[in-house]
Amino acid sequence: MKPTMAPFLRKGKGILLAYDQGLEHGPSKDFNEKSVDPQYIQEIAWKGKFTGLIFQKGVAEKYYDGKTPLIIKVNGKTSLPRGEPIASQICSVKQAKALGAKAVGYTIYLGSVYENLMLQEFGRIQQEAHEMGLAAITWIYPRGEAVPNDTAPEIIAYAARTGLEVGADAVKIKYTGDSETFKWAVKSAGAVRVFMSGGPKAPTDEAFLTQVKGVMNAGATGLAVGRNVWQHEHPLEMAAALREIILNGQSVETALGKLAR
Ligand code: FBP
Repeated sequence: MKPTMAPFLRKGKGILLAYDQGLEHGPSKDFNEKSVDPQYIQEIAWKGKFTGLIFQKGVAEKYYDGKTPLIIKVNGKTSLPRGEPIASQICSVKQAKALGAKAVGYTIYLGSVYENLMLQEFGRIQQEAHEMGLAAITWIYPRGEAVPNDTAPEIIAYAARTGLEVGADAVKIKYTGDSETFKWAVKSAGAVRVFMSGGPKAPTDEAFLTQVKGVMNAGATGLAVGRNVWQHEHPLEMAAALREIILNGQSVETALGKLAR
């Protein structure tokens, strides 16, 4: 049977907790005394009823408790090199499966001079994942000299469509900034499930939840979020607010009611 995103969905929607920033950004940029501990994040995933948890393999090997469905990022890079971005494979699909993953994640920097290598590598990984019964999710981030604006609506729609063309089961993309233009991106992705990538911590809860509502109104499946949850003073309240919008279809106002103000 063809692998699907079903293990990561509730009522057809999903809220994934991302925690690969230790590699991507480094601990001093994103973490504090609490969030530097993978166990803290894993508890947020479980108590906050996230439908999926994203780890790199090293964190999964040492911490994964099997409670929240797992996605292993199989490529990655640090923020140290300059120049055009490329993230290479650092975990095999076989190892991801052995660690308990139900899906693999892979970042493609669309527009980078190295995009051909990443497209090729994802092609191979997608095939292996499907042969082993795992879903293949791609983070598609347009980036590099050729991309002056990485959230321009036509660029985001291109990223979403690329997810369909390369055989992803789900695509993780940035928000265009408004629901109308994001709708076109969701439409361009066809049968591929679209998750919005959370981004840096928003200035207010209302600003972030308004984005999330816009994404869901555009027909997306949900959200893959890290910093806006585990950098929050009350991550479980933020998780409850997200569930209101994403799983229960409630308003921003109702969701805000879940947060201490
Ligand atoms: P956030 O919600 O914290 O933005 O996490 C989503 C994510 O895609 C992570 O999986 C990844 O580490 C990070 O964003 C990449 O960020 P950048 O845009 O700086 O490459």
